[in-house]
Amino acid sequence: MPFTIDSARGIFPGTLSADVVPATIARFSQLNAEDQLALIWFAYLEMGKSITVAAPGAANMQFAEITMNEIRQMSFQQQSQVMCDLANRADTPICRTYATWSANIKLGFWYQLGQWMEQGIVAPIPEGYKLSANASSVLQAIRGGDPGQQITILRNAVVDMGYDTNKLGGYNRVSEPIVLPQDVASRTQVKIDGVDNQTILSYMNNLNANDFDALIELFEADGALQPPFQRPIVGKDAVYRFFREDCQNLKLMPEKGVVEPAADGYTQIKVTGKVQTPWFGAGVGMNMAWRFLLSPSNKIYFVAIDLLASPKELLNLAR
Ligand code: ECH
Ligand code: GLY
Ligand code: GLY
Repeated sequence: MPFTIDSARGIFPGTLSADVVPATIARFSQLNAEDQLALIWFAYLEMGKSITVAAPGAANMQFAEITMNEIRQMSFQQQSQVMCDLANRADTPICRTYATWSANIKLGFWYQLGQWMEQGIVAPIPEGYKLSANASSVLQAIRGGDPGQQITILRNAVVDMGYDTNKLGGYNRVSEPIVLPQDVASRTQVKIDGVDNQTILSYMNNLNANDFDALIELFEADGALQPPFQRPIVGKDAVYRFFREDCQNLKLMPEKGVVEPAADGYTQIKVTGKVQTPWFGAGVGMNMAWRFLLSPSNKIYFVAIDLLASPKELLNLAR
């Protein structure tokens, strides 16, 4: 075997990803809980002036409802404590429950708390709250990102909250109900300038159609997928689970790409284009790259998905 997952991660090394995301998250995580919550509140309010977030469907939030209603019944002081506990990743029953939720359920939970804060049902950020100098500078860094980078920073901040799953032991993961794949007749077919490889086209089309059963068959048994700013998810079972739990209703809009032979009959393919999340729809087009390594049998051995540093990177197909 000419490649390992680790060496595959290095294909197309000239790809510039949005370093502002991990850099800002690292600084954010150094702030105290009050500052973290207030900073997100301010960032969320500012972003809301230009982009609209979609409410999660009720069916998608059914598993978080008990916890949300529990918080709704609390005093303002208790509510503030819960929110600080989440930011502090404390060991409390709510932080443990939160840790079992998929990214979208965590986001939906905060979406609801945000609504309740506006309506006076949940403790607001204290009026006139003044961010520390460090927090202001982190907020400034967020402002410097493009919208796709900003929503990724917010998402990652929310995903990191709650108790550490590694300390949970065995637990049941809680995610949104699975939607049916789109019926075949109404599916759109992507076109990628420079790429006619059927595995790549099927990857995009199946993901767009929520057809995860067909999608996973494009992967090698020991294949891997690396989401933006994360370690690779390795093996068909784990990748399949990730698709079903975290990848519903995405819209991939690949634009162009390049196909090159690699060692021992492998093929490396880089594609760039836009991706929309169901949370913001056409309101935010994230500039993305996919770096694929296909095996000699034309199956996906590795794919990295990168959030790009700038729109200029959409044109960078060099290796
Ligand atoms: C308030 C104050 C107190 C603290 C908090 C608050 C609430 C904050 C809220 C924030 C909501 C943020 C949201 C962010 C959503 C971001 C979504 C993103 C999605 C990116 C997806 C991508 C997918 C890429 C992929 C591709 C593949 O080919 C394979 C799969 C995969 C204000 C109350 C916290 C409410 C809603 C960034 C890029 C293309 C890798 C998935
Ligand atoms: N509102 C988007 C989602 O729940 O995924
Ligand atoms: N930010 C991409 C994902 O992990 O869903």
